[in-house]
Amino acid sequence: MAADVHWRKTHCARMDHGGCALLVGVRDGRIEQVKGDPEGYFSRGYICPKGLASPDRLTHPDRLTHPLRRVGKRGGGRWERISWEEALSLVAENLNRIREEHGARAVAFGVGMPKGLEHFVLIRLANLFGSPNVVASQDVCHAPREITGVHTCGFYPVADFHHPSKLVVLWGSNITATNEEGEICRLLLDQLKGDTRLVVVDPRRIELVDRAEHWLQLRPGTDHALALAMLHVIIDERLYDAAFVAQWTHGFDDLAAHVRQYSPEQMAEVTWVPAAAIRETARLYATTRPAVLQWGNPVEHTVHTFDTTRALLCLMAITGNLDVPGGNVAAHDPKIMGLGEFVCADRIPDKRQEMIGAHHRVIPRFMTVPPAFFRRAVLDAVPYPVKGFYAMGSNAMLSYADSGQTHRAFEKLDFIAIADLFMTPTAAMADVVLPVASQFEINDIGHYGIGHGFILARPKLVEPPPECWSDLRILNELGKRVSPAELWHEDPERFLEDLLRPSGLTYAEFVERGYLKGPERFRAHEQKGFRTPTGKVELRLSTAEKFRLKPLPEFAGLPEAEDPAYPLLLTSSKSPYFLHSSYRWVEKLRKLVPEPRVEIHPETAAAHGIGEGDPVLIETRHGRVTQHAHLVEALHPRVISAAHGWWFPEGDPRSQYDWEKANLNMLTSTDTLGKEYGTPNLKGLGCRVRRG
Ligand SMILES: Nc1nc2c(c(=O)[nH]1)N[C@H]1C(S)=C(S)[C@@H](COP(=O)(O)OP(=O)(O)OC[C@H]3O[C@@H](n4cnc5c(=O)[nH]c(N)nc54)[C@H](O)[C@@H]3O)O[C@H]1N2
Ligand SMILES: Nc1nc2c(c(=O)[nH]1)N[C@H]1C(S)=C(S)[C@@H](COP(=O)(O)OP(=O)(O)OC[C@H]3O[C@@H](n4cnc5c(=O)[nH]c(N)nc54)[C@H](O)[C@@H]3O)O[C@H]1N2
Ligand code: SF4
Ligand SMILES: [Mo]
Repeated sequence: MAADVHWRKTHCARMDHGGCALLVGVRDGRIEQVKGDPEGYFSRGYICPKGLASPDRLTHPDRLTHPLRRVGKRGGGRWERISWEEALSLVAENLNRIREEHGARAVAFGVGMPKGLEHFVLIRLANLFGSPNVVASQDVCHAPREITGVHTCGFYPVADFHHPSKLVVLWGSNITATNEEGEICRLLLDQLKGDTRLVVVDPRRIELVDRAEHWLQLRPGTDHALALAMLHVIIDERLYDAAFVAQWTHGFDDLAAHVRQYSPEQMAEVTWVPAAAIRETARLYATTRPAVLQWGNPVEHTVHTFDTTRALLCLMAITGNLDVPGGNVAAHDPKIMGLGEFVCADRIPDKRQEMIGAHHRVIPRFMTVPPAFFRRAVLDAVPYPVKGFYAMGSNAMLSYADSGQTHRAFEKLDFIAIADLFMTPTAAMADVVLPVASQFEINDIGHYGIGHGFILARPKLVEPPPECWSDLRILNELGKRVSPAELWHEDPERFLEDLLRPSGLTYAEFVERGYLKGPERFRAHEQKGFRTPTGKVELRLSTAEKFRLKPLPEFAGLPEAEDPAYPLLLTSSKSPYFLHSSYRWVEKLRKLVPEPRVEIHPETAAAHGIGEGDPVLIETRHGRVTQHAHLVEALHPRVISAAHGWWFPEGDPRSQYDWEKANLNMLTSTDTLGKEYGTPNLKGLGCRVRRG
């Protein structure tokens, strides 16, 4: 007789930042079905196609199931199976050898999008190994928002969808497709059923434009210009929150004088948003309180990200929308172990001066290495040579700007180890590949350190293949071999218990509860001031001179100068059906989007003899790729939006699965970088197309 299905509770993970509460049907040790849990705190039953398909990422016949060592030349696609003992020894020997020969900083540790608790255990490993260099995609993902926030107002202002807002501004955030950082769109959609008003700032017609009062279809990469023009209007028309500005801001008069130059008329030429629409939106945002600004990835996808995020923070502040319910708030963690203690930050006191970014004078508090600077260290030994790389949860060959440069850096490195579920173009360049156990197969905690003030339980529901290890276990065993063994655990799951100890809960008890949220506290500044040197929101940065930062947000130009040889403008967005470069091998998802698609206006397509579905050769000054045309009316005829993260798991291992063919980052470059975060231009690049 067949066994019964057991319905277990967990939270979705590693298909985006995660957050939806799930009910998972397990029979005979296998997952049969997944559905949304109506009791989910963030999701209230919501689930997306990725969540529904998530068990399938584990059951593909080509999933990595044992450790591998490279045979023959790097990237040649030939491997031999080795034991875990051999694999760990090989990795440890190489990391230790490089440390002896070149110093600990010559080993860099790599992570991609934060996926789970292993992110912080890897940082701990780097710290205990003695290397200040953790390479992450934060330069284009949240560091600009978070750290510019900390410098400006003392915290990272996140959108509060748990309390009603009168107005929501989706600024480069396609939240119904990306649900970023656990801001699951369900809470917002529920609000929009009422009388909450909506503005969308996006060059593409996203789903929620249908619900919006204003859709500002800006020229890609001009968010800083638009935000500055809005500041101009709000200050010029005295629509700001005068009491808040007087009591709680620093440098308002300087900001006011400075933004006079950014009139809507002038900025309309830059942004393509009509001056009247800029004025109306600015008025609406300033006078409809509380208003929440849900800011997305594009605000950190140009070299001007510091100006963009600074200008947006000034908007939130002068309109009185900072740290009020239904506005942009400071999230407070539940009682759990602090990050510094968890990652053993005290073990590496010189990190700030020693890390690669220090040489490039990145902004203080930015503690990971931008991928562009990492590759310079590998290729040109600037500021010093990097020889070894251990990475997990990262497909750097696809996710770093300028994939050609990544390939060259990987060819040059002495030693590379990659932990992944699947053989990716990045794993294909490794010397040792480590097969991981992942979501549903491991005990994990979500959203630790992400800054939204909650953690989620993601318990183990099924057994992994026998030789797939959790990243926690891999890092714990590696840690014992490359750093003081007494700082690692007998059982790696102790990390989960350690983290929870201050809450008084065991991991099992936490799983019963499902999640922990920190206290709801608003307007903390009324008691303690803002946590900045002046105790106020620093519209003008008091630390500008000391840290060599611009005191006021500026419009310093387009991401790239106009070039008649490349008359179109390139942008991109995340697919609702994939996570970056991941899971192209999951059949249910791949069926929905079998090939990379570039969105293009019908007039532009016609002018180039391109029809729906045709292959399109896309060229920038930096490279070329082929994607398939998808004709879209509601896009500016000069803008194309290409797909991100494409490689072909079904392709040839000897060419690293056609990593060059359709990969968006063949079109991007690291020649010009933002100073504060080392951010390259990913939006608003000059390009041209022809039928491929
Ligand atoms: N041009 C351009 N470039 C971009 C972006 C863009 O919009 N445009 N977006 C940027 C952003 S925001 C980000 S965050 C980065 C993302 O860049 P990455 O994090 O590198 O990309 P992902 O595809 O999320 O994940 C990489 C790998 O993690 C593996 N993986 C999944 N689960 C696990 C696990 O449990 N353990 C381990 N060890 N591996 C696992 C997957 O199989 C996959 O191969 O890309 C950035 N790059
Ligand atoms: N399905 C899915 N969900 C994801 C991810 C994924 O890969 N797939 N990745 C996760 C990660 S790591 C992140 S960081 C988040 C990102 O989440 P989002 O910030 O929502 O990500 P994007 O899709 O890159 O960009 C959002 C919107 O910006 C628009 N846009 C393009 N250029 C510009 C511009 O110049 N200015 C403005 N204002 N808008 C522009 C795009 O058309 C798109 O609709 O999503 C997370 N969730
Ligand atoms: S929205 Fe994100 S967290 Fe929710 S089911 Fe989809 S992938 Fe999972
Ligand atoms: Mo991201």
